[in-house]
Amino acid sequence: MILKDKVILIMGLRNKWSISFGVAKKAYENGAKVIYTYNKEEPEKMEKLTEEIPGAKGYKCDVSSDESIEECLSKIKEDYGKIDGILHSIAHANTEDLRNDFIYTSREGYLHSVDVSSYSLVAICKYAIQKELLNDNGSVIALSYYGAEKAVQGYNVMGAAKAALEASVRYLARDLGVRGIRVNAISAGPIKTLSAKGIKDFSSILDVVEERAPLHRNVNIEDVGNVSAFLFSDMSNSITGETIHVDAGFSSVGV
Ligand code: 1JT
Repeated sequence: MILKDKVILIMGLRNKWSISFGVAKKAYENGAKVIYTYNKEEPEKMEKLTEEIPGAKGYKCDVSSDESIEECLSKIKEDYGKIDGILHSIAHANTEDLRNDFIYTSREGYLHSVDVSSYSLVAICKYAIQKELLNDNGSVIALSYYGAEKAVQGYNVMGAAKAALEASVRYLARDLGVRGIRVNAISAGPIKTLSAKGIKDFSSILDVVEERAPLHRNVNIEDVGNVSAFLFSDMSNSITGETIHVDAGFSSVGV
């Protein structure tokens, strides 16, 4: 029970395929009290989804709005006082920006994906600190992907947004480190979530991983959940500013 007595906030829950759902379940199984945010879904749908996570309370949050983040974190402050961990599991890009070549990304499309997928982590940390929401040994986790490090066909503007996210993790780790709060990223291998569904040839990306990754398999939301539980726990209290790859080793090999 490495997360006993900890309150973990999961931001960006959508459905049972979401990486955030795997993280929420593992946090609960390891003894944490889980709370979550969602954006466009109906509250009733989210309550049904979290039936397997007793006590999980949901809050609506649109991370493209400072007011929405501030209001949501204020409510959580009122309800819980202090929390111990935050998962940032939020990203968005316009469909056309994942279909066309990167060079055709519009200014609006680029700023939109960086706003929702990268800046939102900075804003969330800012308001969490301002409201003294995070405990002194707190842990913040963001989710990234290999496309942040290498130009991966089709990942396009999300690659630029995830590179900004990983850099933001390092700078936030400096700022929050003085309080003992850690900030890390998990770079997960590709997982067939609802977000990945609209992506053409996603199955062939999974096939390439199975063929080339040292473990010759893909990863799933439980794999990401287990590493998240470790990063939320005090067992990882010397790890901050880091991007941990949970990718069956894919990123460690060359041709
Ligand atoms: C978004 C989407 C962020 C899909 C994402 C993502 N981070 C990882 N994936 C899966 C993926 C997608 C592509 C890919 C490899 C993995 C979709 C909605 C916007 C946010 O290409 C090699 C395109």
